[in-house]
Amino acid sequence: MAGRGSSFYVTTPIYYVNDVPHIGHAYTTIACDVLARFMRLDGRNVRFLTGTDEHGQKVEKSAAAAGEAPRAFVDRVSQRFRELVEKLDISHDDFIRTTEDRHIKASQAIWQALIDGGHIYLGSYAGWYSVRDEAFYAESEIVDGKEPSGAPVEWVEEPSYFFRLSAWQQPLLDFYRANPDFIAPQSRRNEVMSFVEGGLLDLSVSRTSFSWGVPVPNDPDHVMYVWLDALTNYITAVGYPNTDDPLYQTFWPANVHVVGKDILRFHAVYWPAFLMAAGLEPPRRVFAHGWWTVEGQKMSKSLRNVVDPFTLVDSFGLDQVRYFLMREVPFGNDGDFSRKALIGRLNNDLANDFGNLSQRVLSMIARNCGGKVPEPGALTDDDKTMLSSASDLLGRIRPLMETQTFHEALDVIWTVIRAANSYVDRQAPWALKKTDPARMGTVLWVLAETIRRLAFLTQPFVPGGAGRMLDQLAIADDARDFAAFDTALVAGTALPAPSGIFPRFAEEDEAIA
Ligand code: ME8
Repeated sequence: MAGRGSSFYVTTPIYYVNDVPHIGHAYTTIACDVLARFMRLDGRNVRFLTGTDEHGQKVEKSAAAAGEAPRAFVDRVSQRFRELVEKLDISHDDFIRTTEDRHIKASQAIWQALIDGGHIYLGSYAGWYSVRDEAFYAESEIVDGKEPSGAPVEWVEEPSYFFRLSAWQQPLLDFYRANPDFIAPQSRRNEVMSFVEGGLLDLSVSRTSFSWGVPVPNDPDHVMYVWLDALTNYITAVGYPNTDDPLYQTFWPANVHVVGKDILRFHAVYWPAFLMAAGLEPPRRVFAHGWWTVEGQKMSKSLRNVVDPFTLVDSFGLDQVRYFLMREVPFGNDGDFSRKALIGRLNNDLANDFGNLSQRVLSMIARNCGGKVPEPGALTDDDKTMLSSASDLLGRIRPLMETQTFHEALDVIWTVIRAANSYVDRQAPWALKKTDPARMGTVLWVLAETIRRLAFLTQPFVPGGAGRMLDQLAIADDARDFAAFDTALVAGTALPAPSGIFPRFAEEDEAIA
């Protein structure tokens, strides 16, 4: 496992600015943020990239439909995605827009590298294209005039440059076999491998029937296929084409591109092929998460059920939304978003389990120990078991975070939270107040120590609440990374007055627009 100081580069997809952000975009970005925060706390040198994908026919059409020039339209919608990352308190290091000069330069440079290597040739494309997916489809994939996931397709016939993808079938298969963790989860890896085993056609990588894209070098009639442009963002942001750039040297290849399963093929097939052809290293891993439906239905404008992440955060709180999304569904599986499930999780896991634990313990300390960290006496077996289950947690969740198994990391943490609540009930410190105040002090110290460790480890998931818990334990802002995980509370330290961390939600209060 990579140690402290080693680099960690994580990316979200760059989102199309054809429409305003929704909960699906928030989901991927939050997952990456949880990972980035964890790795930073764990001492890694993190780079976290997100941004917007602004070229192509889909965006051009949306601008036209809005009656705006593409440039003004993308500026406006991209801004909404920036507002989303602010709203979600995302800890990204860079926000890339594909209309930036740095990116146009990088896209043209990778094109040139592919031309120079003989990987691109001029031909003409005649076939099906889906503007929604910005993807080409073979005749055999078309069912009732639509592509397999139901998007409409149109017939396109135009001069086009092609990337010799067919030549990369064997190198890709060799690469997948040599790097069994490249595609996750495993079931997705099998899908991609059988797709590639089925044979690859050369890929059209330029368009002539519209102009909203990166101009092809030396052939101004063509713009680059939006996916070749878009995928390149991951290296633009670390300085490509200057591969001597310290960012490139430090952070490429990326540790993980987190994407939805809808765009896995682009990331796990086309992208490594483009990179290998250009003489660059492929990323280390692509994780494809699943798809959210809403109250059992596909999210769509026509069904008027698109969940707005801004409203959701206003109604329930940011930690609450982050926790629900990371806990409700195993990362990689599809999931369903429902108000009932959301409120259930928030009330049971955050308010009852975690919030109550800290509230009960910290108020007992405030009332019965003069508001100071109590002095522990000799430890019983029960105390030792409690303490070690909390101190073992970092070692247990580290491999889960390395593999993006977020729901399980939370599950493991919550097992200890529930064990701590049982320990409180079993030890009944309130009853010890009269009979054995020294023992009460020990029990409360064990609990405060356990809460301290729990708050440390929940920081990536619920940064607000975990931060307030650490405030209430008087842990300095600069002593909250995992290097301090084993630094125990010092008896006698004055603690601020405790206050509730995670509120309960009454069913009547719920209001998702
Ligand atoms: O595909 N459930 O952009 P996009 C889960 N620009 N995740 C969802 C979701 C849902 N219902 N809806 C969207 C593009 N997502 C390209 C990417 S990358 C070089 C270029 C998330 O705006 C999920 O991460 O269509 C999905 O892959 C992404 O948004 C698609 O965003």
